Amino acid sequence: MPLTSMHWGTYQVVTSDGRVTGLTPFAEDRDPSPIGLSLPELLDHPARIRRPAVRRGWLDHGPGPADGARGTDPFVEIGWDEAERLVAAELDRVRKEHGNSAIYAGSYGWASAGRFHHAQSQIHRFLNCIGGYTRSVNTYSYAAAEVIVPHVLGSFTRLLRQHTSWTSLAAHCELFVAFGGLALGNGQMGNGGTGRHIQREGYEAAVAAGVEFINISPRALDLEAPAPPRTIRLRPTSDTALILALCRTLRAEGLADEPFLARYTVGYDRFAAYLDGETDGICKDAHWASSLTGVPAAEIVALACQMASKRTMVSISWSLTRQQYGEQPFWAAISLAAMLGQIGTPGGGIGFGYAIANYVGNNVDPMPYAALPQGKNSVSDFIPVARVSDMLLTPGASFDYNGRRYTYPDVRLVYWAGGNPFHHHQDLNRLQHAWQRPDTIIMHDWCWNASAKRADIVLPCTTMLERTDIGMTRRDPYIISMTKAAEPVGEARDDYDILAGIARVMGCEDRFCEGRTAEEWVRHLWDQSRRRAAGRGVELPDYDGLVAAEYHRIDTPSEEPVLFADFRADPEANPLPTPSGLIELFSETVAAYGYADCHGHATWNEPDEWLGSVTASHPLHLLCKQPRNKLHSQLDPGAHAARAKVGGHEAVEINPDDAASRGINDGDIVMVSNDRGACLGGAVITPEVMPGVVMMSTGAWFDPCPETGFCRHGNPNILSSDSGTSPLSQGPAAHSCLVEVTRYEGDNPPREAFRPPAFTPRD
Ligand SMILES: Nc1nc2c(c(=O)[nH]1)N[C@H]1C(S)=C(S)[C@@H](COP(=O)(O)OP(=O)(O)OC[C@H]3O[C@@H](n4cnc5c(=O)[nH]c(N)nc54)[C@H](O)[C@@H]3O)O[C@H]1N2
Ligand SMILES: Nc1nc2c(c(=O)[nH]1)N[C@H]1C(S)=C(S)[C@@H](COP(=O)(O)OP(=O)(O)OC[C@H]3O[C@@H](n4cnc5c(=O)[nH]c(N)nc54)[C@H](O)[C@@H]3O)O[C@H]1N2
Ligand SMILES: [Mo]
Repeated sequence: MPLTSMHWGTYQVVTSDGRVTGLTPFAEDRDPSPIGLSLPELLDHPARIRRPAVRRGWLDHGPGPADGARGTDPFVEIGWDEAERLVAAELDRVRKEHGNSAIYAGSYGWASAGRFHHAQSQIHRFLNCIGGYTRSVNTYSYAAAEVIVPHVLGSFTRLLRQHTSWTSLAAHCELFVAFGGLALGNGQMGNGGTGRHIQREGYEAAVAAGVEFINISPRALDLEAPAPPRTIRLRPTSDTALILALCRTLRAEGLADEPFLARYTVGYDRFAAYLDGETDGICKDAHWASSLTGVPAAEIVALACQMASKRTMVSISWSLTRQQYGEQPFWAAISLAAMLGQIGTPGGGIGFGYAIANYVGNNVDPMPYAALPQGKNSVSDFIPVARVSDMLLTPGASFDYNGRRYTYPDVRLVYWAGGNPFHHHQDLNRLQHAWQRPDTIIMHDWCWNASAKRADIVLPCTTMLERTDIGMTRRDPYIISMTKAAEPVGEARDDYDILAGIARVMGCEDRFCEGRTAEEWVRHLWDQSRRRAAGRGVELPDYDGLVAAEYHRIDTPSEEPVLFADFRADPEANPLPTPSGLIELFSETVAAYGYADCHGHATWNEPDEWLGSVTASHPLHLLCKQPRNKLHSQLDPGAHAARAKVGGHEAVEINPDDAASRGINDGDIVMVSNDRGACLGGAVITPEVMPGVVMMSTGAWFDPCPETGFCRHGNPNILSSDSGTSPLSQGPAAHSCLVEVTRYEGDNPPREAFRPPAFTPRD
């Protein structure tokens, strides 16, 4: 049985008569995810895009702002030849009339696993062959961390691969304090593919070894445990205040590790002056934090003392970066870990995102695998990834980012492959408005999701089961040979072949393809990877050997990784890539930027939307977590995702007190609303979420009702705010906003999300 690699695991593909009939778990995976099992049923689902399609109005009137027609117009199916000509001519027109910076291809999204058929790598290489494009920087996952952590510790993404392993935690850690919990359901994912799930086993081994876990979250059981751990509930978005008070308590109790601070950090004196209230007259003690967080002062003091007396891992979830001022909880947590003095010790220190993806805490020898060469982008314009609506709405306006001012380019053409902005972007009503502005929107996808329905030219791509590839990423020890299991449905083509066809019309096929077919590229990337591994003394099978063996596993390094162990051992020989080479508790660089809400050290700023505000616009705090039964919007029409829905809507978890005061019963359809928009959801009443807080998962395919505008299905991004995290990082703050929830008394409107758009004949 051939194997396939997906972000949520590796599976064996069951076929019959040339069709995929099912998937079974990979024999090496002891904790396989059920998510992938929905893919076969969706290959030929009505929502599958079968042929190239063009929006009626665009075909009839040509490019131009759509004035509401994107998302409402029907589509016309056309042949590949015509599609290639239309796309080539429009790209050519835009680059000649407006320059290549008028093409936006940030194209953010998770796409699919598979080294060669990675949609973003393909589209970026192709556009570089025709002169480049406006790009995006940072992620929706942790943009605020990607910008602040390099000022404090060095590259954030590099650190994620070097984390202290679960094995080291089980052997040495005594206390694991998890800000934002430890959502093991999220550990199903490993971007780029994953061979064997290790998060649950790592966690359970740590529990068995006697590590005490504390869950700090507005939701109990966020930290899924054999024995439920202690939870400290706090008001959402107040973590920075709690962490600062822990720091101040360490200081007041004489528990700060002064020798560590002196040797390994800079700026403790400045940070301490802020903690003590010397700079703003407010002492950041436990009483101060108690009123902001709702955590009793005595509990804060006790926690600080407990942390100082044990080998402690301070763990912080990425969700805390996806809120306003999302830099601060991370900077504060690093400062706390530095004051505890355990950074670089086995089982102690700081960790970002244990259990969030399968790789954090895994012990993997990172192989320098080859990737599709990207060429050179001749356009220097970029946007912070979550500023896409701002860019479309205000071309020529300036924006702040990481200490500098930049200008939004005047984008006329948006090209997207491998992402679903009408799932992932915040304030979808605002995005719908902005999305009408460009002349043309081109999209590759395999399913008619909300973004495809809002494009002008839609090109159908294959899924990973319909093409040959290799699943390999330096974050995972498994290399998976992904053999094509079935012919593509309809006229779907690989992203590569789609772009090669357009390149042919534009006269740059040689540059884009270098004379290789897709399979020849796969073989070429493997040969290169094999040579690079050999250079490090690691022998890999040749391509035919890999295909025959179906997978290969890289040996586990004999030493358990401990994050910052080298730095701790010798900070002069192994300095951090910060200006001082040390942990910057005070950053002269950040201070010099002069931002009102991002000072030279971790700082508490009161958020605009939170329950601590006396002028709160709405009474409940909505947290939009990752969906357990799918990856973002992927496979949402499938049976496994359906199991988590309530009456066909996304579940809304609500505390019994809040439900009772609103007359809401379990299973009721509810309306979740604020000034930006509204969506339906299905009530799940549970004491696990604290009073005043409601939780929804992301990923329900956006389905606005044409008459009322509310989302009939339950995509919470119709509610989230489109403000950046801060002028420093300009990241998405979509995780968190204020709402009201009411019982929905109207008829349950039929959901259109999984239906394809309307089609009209060609002429
Ligand atoms: N409110 C709120 N919003 C959030 C978040 C939150 O916490 N709260 N989290 C954010 C985060 S962390 C992230 S990472 C984003 C994720 O947002 P996205 O990455 O945009 O979400 P996906 O659903 O994974 O989108 C991937 C798309 O690629 C398509 N695709 C799959 N394979 C291929 C392929 O081979 N070729 C092509 N062309 N397309 C393919 C899929 O069908 C799907 O439409 O969402 C963000 N949105
Ligand atoms: N199954 C599945 N797994 C996934 C994904 C998926 O779509 N599905 N997406 C993947 C991606 S792209 C990413 S970026 C990661 C994201 O991983 P995370 O960012 O860690 O995940 P979330 O589920 O968004 O949030 C985790 C928890 O944070 C807590 N939380 C929210 N706000 C606050 C707060 O203000 N304070 C405190 N203390 N806690 C808070 C909530 O209780 C929530 O359950 O997950 C990855 N894993
Ligand atoms: Mo993410």
